[in-house]
Amino acid sequence: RKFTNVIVRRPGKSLCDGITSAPELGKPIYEKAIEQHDAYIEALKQCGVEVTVLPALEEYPDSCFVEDTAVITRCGAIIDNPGAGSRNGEAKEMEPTIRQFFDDEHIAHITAPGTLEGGDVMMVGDHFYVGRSARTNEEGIRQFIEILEGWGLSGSEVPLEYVLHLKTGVNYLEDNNMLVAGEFVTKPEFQKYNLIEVPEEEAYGANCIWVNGTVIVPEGYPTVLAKVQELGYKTLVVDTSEYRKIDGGLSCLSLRF
Ligand code: CIR
Repeated sequence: RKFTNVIVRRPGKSLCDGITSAPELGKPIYEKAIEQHDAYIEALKQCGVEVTVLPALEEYPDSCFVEDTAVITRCGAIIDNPGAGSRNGEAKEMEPTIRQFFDDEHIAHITAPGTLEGGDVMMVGDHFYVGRSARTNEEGIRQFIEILEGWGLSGSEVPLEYVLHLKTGVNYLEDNNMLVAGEFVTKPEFQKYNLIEVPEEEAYGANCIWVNGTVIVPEGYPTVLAKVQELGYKTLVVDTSEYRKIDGGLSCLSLRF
């Protein structure tokens, strides 16, 4: 597999009003978030992808987390219907950019009452695991799997108990390797993979991304970094501390295809 394109969106000053489950971490600092975003884009470019950088959308505090607005497969793009009320309009804002890469018959939509956020979708080859979460509902998953099957792909539901999104706690690194934290360590559907267990105190570090043979790892998670390097991957480290304050991980900040 090779990714050629990545879409990101600059954070706006409204980032400090993003949805968070951890107010005790404080509010993101805009200037720092911008610097971290610059470094994130640089890391992606080093992995050999073309990066499309969209302008900030101040009216949507969480809009830099573009991963939640769409799921892009090798057969077509699915525009999501984000379950978080304040984020729902972000998908419409993303659609024109996706239309630059895909024509009509390769674009599908998740529609109400179905909801789905891309952070709940993990691609493993031509199979897509979908987390059923506070953001992604049963009807959204039903529509999603129906679209996938129409394209010759497949999907299956993974019930979530504790995390915001599926990829908050599990990420596929290709080559059968899967990073797992917390509730995902014991999920039966993942036992066939080579599971790399992330210790509880480094759980946030489970959200790494594989981009063309390189794994981008968040800064500050030494056990995760060592384990990924032991697998033989080239690694790049990027600081995402400002995004973490509002539950954002590395993967949420881009759409990779
Ligand atoms: C939210 O709660 O929607 C944002 N503050 C964080 C979104 C993170 N996205 C992701 O995990 N895919």
